[in-house]
Amino acid sequence: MRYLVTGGAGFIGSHIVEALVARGDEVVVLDDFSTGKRENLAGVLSRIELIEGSICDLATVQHACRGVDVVLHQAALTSVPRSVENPLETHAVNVDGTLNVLLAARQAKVRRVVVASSAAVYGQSPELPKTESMRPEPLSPYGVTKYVAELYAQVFGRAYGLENVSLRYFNVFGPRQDARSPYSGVLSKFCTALLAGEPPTIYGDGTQSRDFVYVENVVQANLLACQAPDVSGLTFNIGTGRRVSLQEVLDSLTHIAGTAVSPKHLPPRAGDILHSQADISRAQHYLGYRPQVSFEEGLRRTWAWYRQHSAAD
Ligand code: UD2
Repeated sequence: MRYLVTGGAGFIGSHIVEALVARGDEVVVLDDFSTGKRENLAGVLSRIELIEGSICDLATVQHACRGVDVVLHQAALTSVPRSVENPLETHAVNVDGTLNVLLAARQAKVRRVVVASSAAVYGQSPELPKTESMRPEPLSPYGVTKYVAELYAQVFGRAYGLENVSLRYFNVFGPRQDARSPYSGVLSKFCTALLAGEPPTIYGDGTQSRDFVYVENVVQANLLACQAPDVSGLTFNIGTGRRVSLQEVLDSLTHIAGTAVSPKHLPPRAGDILHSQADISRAQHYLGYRPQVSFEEGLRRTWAWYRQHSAAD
């Protein structure tokens, strides 16, 4: 099988690419390296076809889709605050870019498109856990763009028969998550702070909780979504079904790291939700999704990666 991974040089995309290459599939990566990095693909560069270009350019996407069986669409601007500051830019990449991917996939007679969506589509509603049948109430332009991407994918199924599956990622963490932006995932922030000997920052009292899902589980969900029968047009929560508080996260991490630190507490971040947790029963039922790597094991692997990485810098 021939796969196109858009955003294949990014955090999640590069892990998907590695898994596909490891099982012997043909892989085309389309990435504009705006946030993705060539070094994320260092282990597989000689075994993939790498196209440097943007999903915002239809001709480039058409070129990338030639002969492809399945598209895994991971390319996006993923920052919620950036989307609040500049909704047009996030819309152009996440909505117009997705439309290009769907158009090119349809033209190339791609069998199925798997779209990376987000728990951000749920927004502020306090009900937990989140089930896919809840009405999306995004809080940010980013959440809107992810919801629109799902809707476009579904419409391409209804109007043109293009099979599609959308995966709503919860708080994904693991090696290669970029820690440099002020809005990077909290685990990448905690790891880099501990390695620098600085106190990690907790916004609020640390009782807020998230459904942290190790990146390898997200890869598994993507691979299953490429093949599962009778799932076209469906959206799936991809988390673990469990939520962990930030204080617990820090306690587990300092335990693994063998250090004792007192976090710096700052006021809660504007717009933060208190708790997030996925109901993953739909993904379990239709995709056969079973998170294989526990939060604790994921944390150990993530810490080991950041430690090695900082030593190499
Ligand atoms: C996640 C996604 C986001 C969107 C959103 C939907 C990530 C990185 N972001 O945002 O794309 O899908 O979910 O709801 O997965 N925090 C600290 N200290 C830090 C950094 C963060 O205390 O140094 C707190 C932060 O205030 C929040 C929690 O940790 O309460 C998680 O923050 P995050 O930025 O990792 O992810 P989140 O849930 O805001």
